[in-house]
Amino acid sequence: MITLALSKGRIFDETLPLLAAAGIEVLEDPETSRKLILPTSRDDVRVILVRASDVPTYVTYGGADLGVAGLDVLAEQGAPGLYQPLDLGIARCHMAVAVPAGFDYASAARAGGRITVATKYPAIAREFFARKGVHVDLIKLYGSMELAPLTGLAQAIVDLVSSGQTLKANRLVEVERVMDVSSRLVVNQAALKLHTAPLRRIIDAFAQAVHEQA
Ligand code: PRT
Ligand code: MG
Repeated sequence: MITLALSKGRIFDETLPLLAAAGIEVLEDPETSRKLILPTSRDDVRVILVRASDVPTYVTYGGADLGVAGLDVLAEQGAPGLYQPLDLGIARCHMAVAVPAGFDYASAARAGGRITVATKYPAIAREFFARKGVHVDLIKLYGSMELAPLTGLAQAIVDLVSSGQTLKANRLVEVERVMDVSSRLVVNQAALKLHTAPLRRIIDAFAQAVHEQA
């Protein structure tokens, strides 16, 4: 049995066409089913639903053989020992620094300056501001980063942006791009040694589908 770890929402939705290209159809809709293990059209393949940030953990420790995780999550966690053969080009967005409209970011983030930043990505943010020579007081949040500068919790946020609508709706402006983000296929190395042929077939079918979409 091959187990694929996915998170509900955009990663699940955008992985479906890649699975279809590999001849795999998921037989239940995660939005209506309460099941966390979903059967597929192949007896030897199942999908498990986990939090986006839990995908690397499941795959690293063998709870799943492979999975799909955002580069944001992988870069934040480090994910050593995970084989990452493919950029799937899905769930695209970018990570950015954003501040309230009118905030003097250039002064706060000058070399030697100091800034308070709220983020779900403290490791990435720490590294980003360290490179700029800016002292950063980091506040770790698990969601709704956009609220932090509006309530005085922080001066800036580091968050993901796709359409920009969320920033706009909260009167925040993007002031720096931290990194481009897309989702990666991640594979457990021991599983790849043990089940080389079936896993390779899935990886190759995904690679072909990604190549054709580009
Ligand atoms: O929801 P949960 O806490 O379980 O986890 P999660 O929020 O990490 O999961 P999910 O499904 O929301 O995101 C999974 C992955 O999708 C992320 O790890 C990213 O790699 C990728 N992705 C792509 C995004 C976005 N685009 C995105 N826009 N993840 C989150 N967002 C959020 C962003 O944080 C912000 O709140 O959407 C908002 C901005 O969107 P726009 O369109 O208004 O700019
Ligand atoms: Mg979310």
